[in-house]
Amino acid sequence: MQWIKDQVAAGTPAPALLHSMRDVGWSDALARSALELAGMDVPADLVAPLPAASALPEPDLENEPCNIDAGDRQVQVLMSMERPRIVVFGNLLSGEECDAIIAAARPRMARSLTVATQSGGEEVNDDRTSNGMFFQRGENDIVHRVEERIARLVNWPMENGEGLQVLHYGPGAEYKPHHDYFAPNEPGTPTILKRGGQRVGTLVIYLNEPEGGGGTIFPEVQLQVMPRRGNAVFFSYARPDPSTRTLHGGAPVRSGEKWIATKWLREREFN
Ligand code: PD2
Ligand code: ZN
Repeated sequence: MQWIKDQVAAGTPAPALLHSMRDVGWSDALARSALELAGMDVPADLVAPLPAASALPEPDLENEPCNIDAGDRQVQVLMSMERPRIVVFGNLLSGEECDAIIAAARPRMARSLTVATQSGGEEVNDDRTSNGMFFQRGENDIVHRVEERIARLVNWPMENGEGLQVLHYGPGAEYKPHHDYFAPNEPGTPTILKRGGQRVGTLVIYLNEPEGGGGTIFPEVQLQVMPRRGNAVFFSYARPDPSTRTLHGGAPVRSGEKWIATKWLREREFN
């Protein structure tokens, strides 16, 4: 901020300042706020406006602040943060349900792929050293039951969810910090968005407990959620933009193994 204030005081024009800030990784939205905070008028056409905000999945903490009736199960609210929007849930799945999901997923595990941002297809990525698989939505009884429970929990249509993804991390495996939304300016994004629009929320469910490491980290707010079997961390993002502060990752598993199931929620029906 001091550097920005000095530049503003020295009369550096807004376009040059913005250019330097972009070069070192500032997002347009954050650069605009910082420049305005430093007293500069940032012309409207200089910085692209933020992408439009979407409606969001959200648990009804007004009416159920501590325990949420998710239809067939009472789910505990363990932590709630506003910005970024993060809620940690306890008791979302029983131990038996966690074991059943692992058992159904285990024979189908393969090296995890991430979305190829250039083409919209999928590719192996060194930032994600886990193995994974996707269930089809409603593929079997337990998957269907969990999907209905999630829909009730965060008040979002089951049809807007991607198929449940199961990930397995061995010792040393991690998922480096990333955003779950699709970057608007990548060439592959329009293809991806045809199926259900943007991702607007993520629910990571812990299926077991690693002996050491393996927390879900939110580096911009120095938060780490510990993996406890049956618990889950939910976060939402109204626009595909870093100003949502939803950068997150899976910390390296130090010992033991880690199993999670992730449900990504889209703006619209995902088919
Ligand atoms: O394994 C995790 O904790 C983790 C971290 C970041 C999972 C995901 N992202 C994800 O599935 O998107
Ligand atoms: Zn993620």
